[in-house]
Amino acid sequence: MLLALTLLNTSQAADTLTRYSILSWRDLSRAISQCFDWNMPINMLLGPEDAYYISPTKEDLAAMVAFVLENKEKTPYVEESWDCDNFAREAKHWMDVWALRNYRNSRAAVTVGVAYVKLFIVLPDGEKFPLAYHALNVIRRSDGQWFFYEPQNGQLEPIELSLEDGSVEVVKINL
Ligand SMILES: [Ca+2]
Repeated sequence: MLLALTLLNTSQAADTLTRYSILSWRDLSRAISQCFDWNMPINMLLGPEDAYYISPTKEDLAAMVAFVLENKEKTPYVEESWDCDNFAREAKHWMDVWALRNYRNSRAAVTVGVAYVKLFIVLPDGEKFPLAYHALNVIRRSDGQWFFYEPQNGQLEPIELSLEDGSVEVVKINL
């Protein structure tokens, strides 16, 4: 019985990588609060801006990232006027465009956000020191896995890698 349940769960997990997942704004807000250790407000002022959200499959996520690389301005870094927040908003824009073209009938926004985070230097003994504020993207895949996407170098990695060691703390997420 246990084996059967395990097999079922594995098969369900595989399904969610290839099938879209739709969340209401309330469920998205709860998922973000749970995954990022940051309480996303459930209101129009600071919470999700749309009613429903669609999460890309594994294949679609790869296509979205490629679409950003293909279309972005490639503007060099300019202090304040074209820095991390601008790169992150630009990447979100192109992912929104990709989703509009590919999920036109979903009537849902894509789960790509701009995350404002505080970075820390973490010493081996766990002591940490504030380093800087930063902006980058967060993306939820259809199986519920969240990723940080660094639009300045195209790197995509599971959020656990940065959150678990305490080197990144989320201050705000807009999506
Ligand atoms: Ca800026």
